[in-house]
Amino acid sequence: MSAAGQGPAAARSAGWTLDELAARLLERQPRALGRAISLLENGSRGLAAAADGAAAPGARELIGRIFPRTGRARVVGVTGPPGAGKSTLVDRLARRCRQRGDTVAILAVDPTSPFTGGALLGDRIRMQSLYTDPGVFIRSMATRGAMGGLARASRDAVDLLDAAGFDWVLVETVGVGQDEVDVVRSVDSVVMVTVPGLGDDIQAIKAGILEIADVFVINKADREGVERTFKDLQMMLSIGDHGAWLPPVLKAVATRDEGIDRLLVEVERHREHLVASGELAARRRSHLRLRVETLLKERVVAAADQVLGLDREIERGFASRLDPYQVADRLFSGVVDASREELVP
Ligand SMILES: Nc1nc2c(ncn2[C@@H]2O[C@H](COP(=O)(O)OP(=O)(O)O)[C@@H](O)[C@H]2O)c(=O)[nH]1
Ligand SMILES: [Mg+2]
Repeated sequence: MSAAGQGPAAARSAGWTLDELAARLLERQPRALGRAISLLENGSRGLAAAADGAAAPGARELIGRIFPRTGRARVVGVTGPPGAGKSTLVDRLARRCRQRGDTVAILAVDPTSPFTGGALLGDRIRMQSLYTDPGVFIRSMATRGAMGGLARASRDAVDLLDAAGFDWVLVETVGVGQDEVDVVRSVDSVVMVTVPGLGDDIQAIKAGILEIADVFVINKADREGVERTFKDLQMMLSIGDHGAWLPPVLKAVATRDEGIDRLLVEVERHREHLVASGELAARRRSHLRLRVETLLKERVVAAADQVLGLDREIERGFASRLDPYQVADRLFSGVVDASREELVP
């Protein structure tokens, strides 16, 4: 990774202006894609460091530039517990898409791994033949900077890959933790991967993923207990309220390339359902809302810190035994007053 600086300077470090970077992105040049995603990641970190609540100029300008071109890609999230076979499934799915002549971007979002972590390295080796295919772009993203930074950077990265013209953007996440759930909440279709055995299913319910899954895959169907898990899942689904779409439960053996065709069929069927029912627009509207709310919260907190000092006010509240509402009121009033005087950008 290049030690990118702030904003446009980071883009220029490759000898490219923001305009040049944007132009190369639209040609899906891998180096430009890689650099742009680094810019988005550093944008998040810059934001935390600067605490001014606004995205670092480079990331923000880049998103501003490419955003009008977004909305065409099929954005599919593949989530589930570690070791369920998500990477293997994504790899197989990507190959299917390529066979049809579609281009594919794969984003592996893993908050637990350092950037060149062992698991991701393993994924890379497994996906090697995809790596040499110019119709495929693979990138992993891990924790950087503040809480929530990964979710923002990954959503921005999805926009970028969408704008770059990839037909598919496949996002792999472990699906635990707020960052990851937020990532999963901002894709069009959610594929939940589980394996035979009840433990993982309960884990999924706990993580709140069950309610937002559109397609279930019981991977490792070569293992014992697949029928039991199949019935358990269908039972759980039968008691939920799913509106017009009842999430199908599929079986797959990713390592043997079994069940992948069916998975693609169901993902496409879900897409058709989204379009036909108007749900796609509704989802995208709610994705926008989620992102806007996140940015707003961050800005208010950052502004409160800038105007009054968060630590100072908390300390003051603690010492005077103020209740949390009183502390928040004081901080919020400080922000409102300051914005009237235009002290807050
Ligand atoms: N037996 C069996 N093993 C599988 C299957 N799919 C993946 N695996 C293996 O499970 C392990 C974890 O797979 P991986 O794709 O890295 O899981 P991830 O952590 O969810 O991304 C690897 O050793 C895979 O080869 C399957 O369908 N059956
Ligand atoms: Mg994986």
